[in-house]
Amino acid sequence: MSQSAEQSAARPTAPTAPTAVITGASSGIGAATARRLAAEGYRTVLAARRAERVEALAAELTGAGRRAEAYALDVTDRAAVDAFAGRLGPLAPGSVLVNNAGGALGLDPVATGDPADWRSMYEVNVLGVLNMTQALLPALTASGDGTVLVLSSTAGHGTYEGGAGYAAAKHGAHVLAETLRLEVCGQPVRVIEIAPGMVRTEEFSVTRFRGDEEKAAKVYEGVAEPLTAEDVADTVVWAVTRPPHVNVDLLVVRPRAQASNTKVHREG
Ligand code: 8X3
Repeated sequence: MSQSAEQSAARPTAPTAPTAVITGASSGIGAATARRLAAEGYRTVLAARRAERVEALAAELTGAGRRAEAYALDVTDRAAVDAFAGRLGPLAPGSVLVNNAGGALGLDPVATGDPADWRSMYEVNVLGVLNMTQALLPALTASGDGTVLVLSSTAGHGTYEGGAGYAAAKHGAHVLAETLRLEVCGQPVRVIEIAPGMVRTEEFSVTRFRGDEEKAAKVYEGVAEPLTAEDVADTVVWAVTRPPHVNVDLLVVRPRAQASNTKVHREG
């Protein structure tokens, strides 16, 4: 075998199907997005801290010509993120990074909020997005048609009492997306931000209130139809399946019963 043939045999070739890398894919919006993108024909790469959950989802999404892979990954661990990106290989045009991992901790006023909570929220909601984006941007750009999608929040565009730590972090994610869009202008990469409002998932509010199911449920009390993870996944699929020259800069999505971060219609 000639040297160049050996080299090309060793070099991984880009898969023909576009890849969707989804962080926080173990539950909620991440898992719903993975299911929808798999149905659209993407090779899905599911990343989350809880290996057994993403492995189960990958098994569900593999078959009938579909390919899903699971990775145990903490997006705040830069070395782990770099190792993960190194294993991905080249990406086909149309590939997408869905930065979904994130979350809120506490609903404390500024006067008494725990700086450790603020730090954790900044780590996952901002630095996690930064780590993943820096690690995958070269391959997304090299694909000739890549997308970086940031799932921020309406808390990235306003605030509410008790929400400062989370809102500060989500404002950071919003600024990251907005700045990156300026910086990659002229390159074959889109930067999409989707900012959901009230979404009822199995974990977001329970995590925020550290397992207190009663407090978690109160958030949605009397709200006829909070958004579901599937509603948000639907917006992700719509945004990333627009033609490559169409960049959905920012999509804000709330339930009809929520007119703003602080105005929510509750029945009863
Ligand atoms: C979730 C929206 O209103 O709980 O990102 O901050 S909110």
